[in-house]
Amino acid sequence: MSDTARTTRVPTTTELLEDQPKNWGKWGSDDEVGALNYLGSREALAGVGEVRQGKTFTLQVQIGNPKGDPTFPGPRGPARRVNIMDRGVYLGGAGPEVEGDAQFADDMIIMYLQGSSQYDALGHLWCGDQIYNGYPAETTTGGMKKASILPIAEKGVVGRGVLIDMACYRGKRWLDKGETFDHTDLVAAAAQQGVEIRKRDILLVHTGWLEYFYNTPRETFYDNFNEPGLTYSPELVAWFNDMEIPNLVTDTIANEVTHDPVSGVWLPLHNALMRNLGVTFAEIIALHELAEDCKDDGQYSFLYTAAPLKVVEGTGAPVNPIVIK
Ligand code: UVW
Repeated sequence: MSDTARTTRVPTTTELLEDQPKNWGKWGSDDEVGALNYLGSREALAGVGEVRQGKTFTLQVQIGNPKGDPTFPGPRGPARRVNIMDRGVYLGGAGPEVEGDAQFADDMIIMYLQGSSQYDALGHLWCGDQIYNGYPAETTTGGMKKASILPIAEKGVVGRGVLIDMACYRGKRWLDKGETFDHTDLVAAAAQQGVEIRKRDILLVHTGWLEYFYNTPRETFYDNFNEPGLTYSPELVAWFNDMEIPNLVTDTIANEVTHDPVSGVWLPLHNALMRNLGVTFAEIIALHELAEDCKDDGQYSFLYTAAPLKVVEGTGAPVNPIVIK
């Protein structure tokens, strides 16, 4: 529903999720990786068991792609990479003197940790006064003292991945702005693809949205920004919880429809799944090539591995996941 058509008050996220389940304390009062606790050696071997062809895929988008870096609207912007040392510096006479005649190039990057393919820390987004596991929201001030990206990066993510191609299921190159789907669509698409979503699977959902980003003028992409994606319902939350899904991986910037069309609430699944259940979110993940390949060979399950960078107190960190079929 558009904002103009809405006649009822948009509830607070806290009100919307009042009766919803939480996994706080389930893995201890000091837990910081949430549903990734579901991934152990058995789940890693289940992923390895899907390797049949030796095909590999890297799922990071390019940082500094000339067509732009897809970022959530607001203060975030593209990455800036700056050369500090190169041949030009030597030609200008400013190269460092070293023993021998070796020269080198060097650079630095300034970027939003959430501004490219990335994992969210479990404490990245919250409602009320508490982040994941009940830690006070004040622990985010000046750097995340709790539920930062670091514990996720230290653990890593390894398991059986399943790709659900929602764009293909809907017969589209990419889903429309604000287009929604839910867990029943995921299950139906999986059945059509001939793959089973199993308990503790890492879910990869292809919407085609990054293809839309790279093939659309920036103004059009950001006009009335409302990404397609999963949409909130208590049944969907229960499904994620019952299925013990450790990680949701999508090719959108925020893993869910931006505005819940029923309540109007902004990004409710960040709270319902990430904050409350501890489901990790991986965003802006390049799934186009993998989806094309799955369509070709009919293999939609594989070994999925990923480890975001180990940024102390980070709200998230860039990642280049690897899939092996
Ligand atoms: C926001 O922080 C708004 O979203 P994301 O989780 O996509 O970074």
